[in-house]
Amino acid sequence: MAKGAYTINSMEEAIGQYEGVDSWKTIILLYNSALKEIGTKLEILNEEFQHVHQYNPIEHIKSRIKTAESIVKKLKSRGHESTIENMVKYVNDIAGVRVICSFSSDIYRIAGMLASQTDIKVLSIKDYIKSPKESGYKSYHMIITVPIFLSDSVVATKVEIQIRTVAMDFWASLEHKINYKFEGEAPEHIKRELFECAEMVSDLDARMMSLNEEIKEYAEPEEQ
Ligand code: 0O2
Repeated sequence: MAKGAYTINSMEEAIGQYEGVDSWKTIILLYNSALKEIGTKLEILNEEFQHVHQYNPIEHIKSRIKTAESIVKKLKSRGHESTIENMVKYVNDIAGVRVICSFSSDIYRIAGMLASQTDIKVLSIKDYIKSPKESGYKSYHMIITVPIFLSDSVVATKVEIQIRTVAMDFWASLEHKINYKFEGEAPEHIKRELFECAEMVSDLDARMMSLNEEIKEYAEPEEQ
């Protein structure tokens, strides 16, 4: 195939590109491929940082495909029918990557480096660090597309990237568990306690970051 001979397809167009093939399987193939692409990009950035600055801004990366049950639930809650077209159009986090960083400053560094890559298109950003949710939830969310090269087409595929610190992630995991247990209606005193913990998380993150900055100012001891 000659260079540039690829057809550029949207996810919606991609669904119909194979005759007699299950559309659900087609979108899962695309979302899984997008998770691999983003995972590789993040690993490269982390390794480059280690190589140049001798430290890793990323503690770890988790990725997942949203379950069919959870996708259907989200569509239903927003008043949409459960069709493959609606999944691709209205559910932005079918492919999700969570990036856990050591320090808050790393979050913006990683987000900026990803956003400036020429093949990545940023569709939206929600900065719950600058504007935390009422519950106290803090995290940086980006919806992006990354091109997936297939045999004769290229498909811009959506991925939700959540970037947060270890402490923010610890808080969000417990809050998610509590909300699941109480089906979103946790008792007031638990909500209050969680909010106070969120404030402690912000304080801890700020103090850890300033400690780290201070340590960087100390010169490495001379080799004897
Ligand atoms: P799950 O089970 O984690 O998948 P949009 O994607 O923009 O159309 P949405 O989904 O409201 O709309 O976007 P938002 O606010 O960016 O939230 C996306 C995801 O962030 C959620 O996905 C959660 O994973 C996480 N999140 C958002 N708010 C909270 C919160 O208050 N607490 C916790 N623990 N996590 C939160 P899902 O599909 O809701 O859930």
